[in-house]
Amino acid sequence: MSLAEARRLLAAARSVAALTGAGVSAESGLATFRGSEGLWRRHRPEDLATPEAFARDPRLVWAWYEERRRAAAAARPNPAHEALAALENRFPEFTLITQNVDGLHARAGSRRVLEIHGCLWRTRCCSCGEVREDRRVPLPALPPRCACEGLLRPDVVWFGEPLPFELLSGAFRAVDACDVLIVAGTSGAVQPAGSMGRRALARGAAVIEVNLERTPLSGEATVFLEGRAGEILPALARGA
Ligand code: BJW
Ligand code: ZN
Repeated sequence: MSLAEARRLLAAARSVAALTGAGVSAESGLATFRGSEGLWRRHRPEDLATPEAFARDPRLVWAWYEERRRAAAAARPNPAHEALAALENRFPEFTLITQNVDGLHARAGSRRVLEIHGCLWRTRCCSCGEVREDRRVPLPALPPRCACEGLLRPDVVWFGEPLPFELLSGAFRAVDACDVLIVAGTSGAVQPAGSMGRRALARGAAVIEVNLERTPLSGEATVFLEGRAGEILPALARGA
């Protein structure tokens, strides 16, 4: 199926949701998690993005985040982020659900973004629980400490941790109400986001998947558009 078919689906939609993953920021120069560029100093993300890894070696985990904060601060939103920001203005209902923590959707002008895996630019104290915005790059010391002397961690969701309830409920509400769900730049390897495409399909919504390569969702998606999100999403938005 084709771009024309995807455009027709969008043109007929009232309520639209989009789910994005690391592939949407790849053309801004940010590394994805899986695939050939997914390793960081020979560590797999699955071995770094866990509370156990942080408890074992907070400095190592922070070094990974420090490098990603540096890259994200230097990055600019790409045409994929811009197309999703433009789509928000076209529909009476539009919800952007992102697994990305880089903040690029907001920088591209998206106003309603559910960052279900948290945000690189906030820290959370492991002792007193205080959450603060902190955009300093580099941080003065690794691992950073709270005013209460507690250890600070990135305010992100690691494996085995629950997603923020309000954000996840909002995401499922959008998936359960949409006429069309756009799933862009995600491998679908991580739950619960990985099940959102099938959940939308199960209740009869159309799913437009945009990815450089096929994923487990591609065979079931209403339309699978193979290619770069930074090229396909603007083409989709132009026709919507
Ligand atoms: C392009 C492109 C271009 C490239 N254009 N495309 C079975 C069922 C249900 C759950 C589980 C299960 N087994 C295990 C679980 C639990 C676990 C899980 O899913 N594990 C899997 C490994 C199986 N999930 C969890 O633990 C979650 N929590 C949870 O379930 O809680 C339950 C609970 C309840 C109550 C109490 C306690 C617990 C939490 C998951 C958190 C994931 N966190 C991370 C790190 C976030 C912070 C950070 O960024 O550092 O989130 S891991 C990492 O993966 C990150 C990403 O958001 C996430 C998804 O990755 P994404 O975005 O899909 O990236 P990639 O690299 O995988 O894919 C990129 C794609 O882009 C590829 O397809 C490319 O082809 C494509 N691409 N360039 C278009 N230019
Ligand atoms: Zn504290």
